[in-house]
Amino acid sequence: MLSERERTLIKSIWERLTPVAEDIGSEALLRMFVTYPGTKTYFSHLDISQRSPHLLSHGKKIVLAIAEGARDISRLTVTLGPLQSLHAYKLRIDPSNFKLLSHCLLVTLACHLGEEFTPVAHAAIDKYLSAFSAVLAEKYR
Ligand code: ZNH
Repeated sequence: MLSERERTLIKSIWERLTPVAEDIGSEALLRMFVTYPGTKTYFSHLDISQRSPHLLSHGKKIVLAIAEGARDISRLTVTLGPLQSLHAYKLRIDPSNFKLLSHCLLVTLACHLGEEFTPVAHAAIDKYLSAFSAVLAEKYR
């Protein structure tokens, strides 16, 4: 799992991304919709075109949830409780989609962090997003 150093790094990265949550989240979502068009089916009730208000606000919510989880990774299961139920029971998102969004988030961060996206940061972000997705998928059976 994530080392103490990785946890600190993850926390500071997502803290710094909070002010641009809207940009990061909407870009990651758009990447997901273009790269994996099947994921769009869950959003047929929203306008998910580039820079649309729905895309921006949903993108922001996603990034803020990830940043909140990063504040204390040891409590991820507790923090994500409500989101677990929402995705499993209410939205019924196929959990395989979590990997797709995680990958698009990783690519988006690589674009935004520039030189800060070191191999060490890459590995830590990848691990954190996998852990996050695993927790989100816990309530499915
Ligand atoms: Zn999800 C919603 C997060 C993934 C789909 N989400 C949501 C929200 C949040 C989230 C925060 C909001 C809630 C409230 O409002 O309360 N997600 C999230 C995260 C992730 C996710 C963090 C990862 C990482 N999702 C996902 C996926 C999908 C989804 C993959 C598909 C594909 N979500 C969704 C939907 C919704 C949500 C559909 C609803 C929207 C509206 O608005 O309607």
